[in-house]
Amino acid sequence: MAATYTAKDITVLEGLEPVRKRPAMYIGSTDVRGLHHLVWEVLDNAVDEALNGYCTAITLRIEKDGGVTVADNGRGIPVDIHPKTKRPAIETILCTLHAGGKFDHTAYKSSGGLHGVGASVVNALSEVFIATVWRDGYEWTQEFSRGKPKGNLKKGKPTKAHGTQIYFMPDTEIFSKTNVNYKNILDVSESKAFLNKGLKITIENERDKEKPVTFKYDNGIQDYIKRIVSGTTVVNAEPFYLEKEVDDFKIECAMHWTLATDMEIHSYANSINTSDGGTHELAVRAGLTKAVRAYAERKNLIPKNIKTIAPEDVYEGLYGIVSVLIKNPQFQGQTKEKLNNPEISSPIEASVKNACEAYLLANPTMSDAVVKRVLLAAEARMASRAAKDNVTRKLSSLKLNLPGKLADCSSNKVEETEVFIVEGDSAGGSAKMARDRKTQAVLSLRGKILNVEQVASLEKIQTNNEIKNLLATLGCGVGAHFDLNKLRYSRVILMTDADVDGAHISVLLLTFIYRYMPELINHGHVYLAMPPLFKIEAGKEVFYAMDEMEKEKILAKLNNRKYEVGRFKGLGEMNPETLKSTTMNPKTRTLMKVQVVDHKATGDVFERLMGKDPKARFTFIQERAEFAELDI
Ligand code: 0RA
Repeated sequence: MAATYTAKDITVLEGLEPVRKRPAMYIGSTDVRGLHHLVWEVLDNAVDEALNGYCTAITLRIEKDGGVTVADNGRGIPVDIHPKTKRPAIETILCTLHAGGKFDHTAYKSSGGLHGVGASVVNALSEVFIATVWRDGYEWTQEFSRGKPKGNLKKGKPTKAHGTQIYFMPDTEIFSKTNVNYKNILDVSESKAFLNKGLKITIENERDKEKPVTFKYDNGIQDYIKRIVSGTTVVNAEPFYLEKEVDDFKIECAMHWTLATDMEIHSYANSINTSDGGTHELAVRAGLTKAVRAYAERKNLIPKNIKTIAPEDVYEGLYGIVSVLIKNPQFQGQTKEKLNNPEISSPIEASVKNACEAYLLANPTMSDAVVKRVLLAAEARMASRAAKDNVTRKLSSLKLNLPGKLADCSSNKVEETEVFIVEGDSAGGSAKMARDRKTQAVLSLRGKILNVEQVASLEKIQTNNEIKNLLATLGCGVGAHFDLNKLRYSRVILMTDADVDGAHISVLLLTFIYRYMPELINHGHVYLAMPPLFKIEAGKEVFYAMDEMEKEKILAKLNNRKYEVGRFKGLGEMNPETLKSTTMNPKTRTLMKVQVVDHKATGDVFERLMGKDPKARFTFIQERAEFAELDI
């Protein structure tokens, strides 16, 4: 506060024409919002005097004519003659753009936000603007209109008072409405009073004939926070309060933990509301988090099931005021309502952490309650995450976009499920009846599947309906998008008739899989079902044989008994119980696991599959449980 004004500080001299030409550039708009910017600008100038310790009382009056007067008991706008312009400083300040700050550069300023454009902007946009100054032993007055002096600065009667009074009547050429909002002015003025402890702000309203209202809060933001938490239950009876000057800035905050579940922090820089928060608010929050953590750890209050106290646990129900005074505030964002001064971050965080930890240690009963509240939030967070995971799991089991030809299984445990790829509707019908609904799915493909060896591109292949259904069923994607983790079943079982046509379909399917999702085969997910070809009935006994060789073995064992041999023409012909016991039931069936080799074919099955159309060479490994009737 040592630096004082000298008239030679005026350096920037720019007229006010640009302001009248493009008012929105300076006050945002020319609607009611812009109109109120004039009020805030003049009020902020007076509050700045208080911020810097020169002013204790401000009166704002809505006049009968709708004009606004703001008076303060600060130092008064300088009135001495500037050596360069040879004009009184006040005239230069009020008729020149951006000149104000040059007078008083070591002070806290509410400049830089949407406000802070200077009293000259208000002058430029007012039809009538009258400045009255009490300074240097006299009252001084000068009148302006639309940014231009109506006459010279007048020296009035002697006075010991000091201060400034500005009356302005917004210009109807600029503003469509000139009616200022009384309620709005009350609210903003009260918050200014809260933020500047001891500052008396009186609002008079002659226009609406309201009684004067005075705001004066000797405990500043501590009074403010009391007001804000009045509707909720607080956990800490006395707020955590910190006021600290660090080098060239000042931080003040007052915080309550409440039973509310939201967070409500009102933050300000140089008495200007930073509704988007910013550096000061984030640093206070970080300091609080560290303090609560440190206290809870030191006193061993964290139960085993809670891994860590997260910042959001500390923020739950946190209500507070953060106010910073800073020489060079940087306002950012769309509406310039966010503070960005990284240099204040660590000192604020450290101060808050230390002070808050000391505060917690000094009041153990209260602090244990605070920690309990924070731990409740942590528990809620964990429970909500678990619930969310559960919903995600359920959502992924909704089975959207699955083909109509798929009879899916009910289990979501991939490791216990399998899908049978079946040819034709009648075979599909039998398979559906024979399956275990919980673990076995059945996809019936209609007719012959595309021969992918004769189609050039994967794009074309994917337009084929049967392939589309197959891909949707498997869920693991194809080609470059293949992802084995997304495979919806652990076994993919091709189940076709035990004849040449069936074999042909199996080869086509295997060829597609081999070409476009070889990992399915490499990781052993692809199988062939082995439906029997023959049924041998000897009295009450029934035997099934997969091929000629098996049939002969069985017949040899029957000796002289009477028997009858039947041949299945297709899966659809088999009754569901037979299909189940011979081909589908994991306990009694035989499966062939498909592998790929370059050279060697194995056994009868291979012949069956590869005889006609040996494009790819597959091998088959028999995987079987005890197959009661047969002994291969
Ligand atoms: C320029 C320099 C000084 C004070 C002010 C302007 C000033 C402006 C307004 C606007 C409303 N109230 C005001 N009060 C003061 C510093 C003068 C000095 O160093 O004495």
